[in-house]
Amino acid sequence: MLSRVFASPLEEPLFLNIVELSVSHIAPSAPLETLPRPESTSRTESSADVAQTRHDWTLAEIRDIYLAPIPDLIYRAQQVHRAHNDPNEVQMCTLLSIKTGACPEDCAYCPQSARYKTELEVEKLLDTELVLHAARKARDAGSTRFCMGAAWRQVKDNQDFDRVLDMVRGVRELGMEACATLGMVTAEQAERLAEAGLTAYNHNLDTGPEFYGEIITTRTYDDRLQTLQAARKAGITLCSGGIVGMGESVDDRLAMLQVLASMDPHPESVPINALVAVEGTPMEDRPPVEPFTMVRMIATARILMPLSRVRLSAGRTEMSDETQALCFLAGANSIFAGDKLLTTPNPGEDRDRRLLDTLGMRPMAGGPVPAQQGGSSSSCCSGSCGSEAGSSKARSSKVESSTSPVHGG
Ligand code: SAM
Ligand code: DTB
Ligand code: SF4
Repeated sequence: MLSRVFASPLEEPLFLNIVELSVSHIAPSAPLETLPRPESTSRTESSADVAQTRHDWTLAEIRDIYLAPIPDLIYRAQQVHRAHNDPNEVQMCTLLSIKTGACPEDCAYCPQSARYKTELEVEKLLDTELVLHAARKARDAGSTRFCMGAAWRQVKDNQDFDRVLDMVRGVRELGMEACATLGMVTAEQAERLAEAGLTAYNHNLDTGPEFYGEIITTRTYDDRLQTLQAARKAGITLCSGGIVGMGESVDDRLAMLQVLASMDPHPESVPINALVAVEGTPMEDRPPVEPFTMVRMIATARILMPLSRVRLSAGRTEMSDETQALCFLAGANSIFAGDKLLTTPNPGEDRDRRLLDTLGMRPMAGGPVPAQQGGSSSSCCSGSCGSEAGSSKARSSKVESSTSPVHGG
């Protein structure tokens, strides 16, 4: 990998990670966003008011939340967080790239696109045994969710898909939540994943509808929403979020959160990734994400989606312990564990154990996924049947299929 050239010595990270791919970093010295601040409101609203689950947030309301003074923002996020979640717990998830690289899509951030020259080693679909070995290792190290990622545009009805279904069954047999991110899926494919026991489907919106076309041209925002709808209809919980630091405006970020929060029910998991600027991708020169941008995004996601697991996802390797602690205070309650994300580095077990110990926080125990109730939803039982993804099967869902935010602001 090539080392980066820093504009000033102050931008230089404390430690550069020598890894197989060049990555971005979070520089504490990057300038703060200077946008007009709304009036402080937190002191006048009760916990009950702020902790309500809503699906009709306007962009103006979301902007006021995001731009609030940090003490007000974190206070409000804590009120919401504590009303629904144990603030000292973090869900540990492990990622594995089960099929790497050579993807036909043109996602500008992604080292796995065949269109960009990155130092990535292409790998065909891994053997089921190997995947389940990795899952067992992850479980023994404290992860309760295992997420399998494939660099596919879409799932194809072939033997590879049958093997992924076996992997899902195997992960569930280990007592873990199984998550998959395989690109677009049809309703029938989502049904098959649900039957295999898939807990969650990850499909990110990545950014707001207006900026989306600058990042990806090979599939539309609507395609993404349709995949989410197919997964939801099949009774699979949703994991959907996006990336910060791709050159989007604050409103683009917030429009993405607005679309997510307009879904009824909300996605059960909302990953917030800081761009990992990989050399060879069109995003290689993007400046690092400012730490308080991550804090604001996480706090805003927490406030808009009180029951969801808000996942502090890509970008932690370059974050200080203090920034991560602020993200937890802002309501993040899930992270990816282990020393690798899909293809880029992640802090690793030792550093995370030390961090959680220092903060007096603990990994979340495994157990049923708290599937959220939709507006007109009903579950098969009150949880006594033991079914997790299955229990949401009877729910109707309202994932809007539209390229504009559902509620304007
Ligand atoms: N091919 C599938 C898809 O696009 O849905 C699954 C894999 S894809 C790598 C999963 C998600 O990882 C993307 O939607 C994006 O949000 C995130 N991601 C990929 N590359 C990233 C990067 N360089 N920095 C931050 N997040 C990234
Ligand atoms: C998500 O939102 N982030 C994860 C997971 N979902 C699949 C992926 C991050 C990938 C970062 C770049 C890489 O390692 O290739
Ligand atoms: Fe392919 Fe997914 Fe990467 Fe896009 S994000 S290039 S679809 S692997």
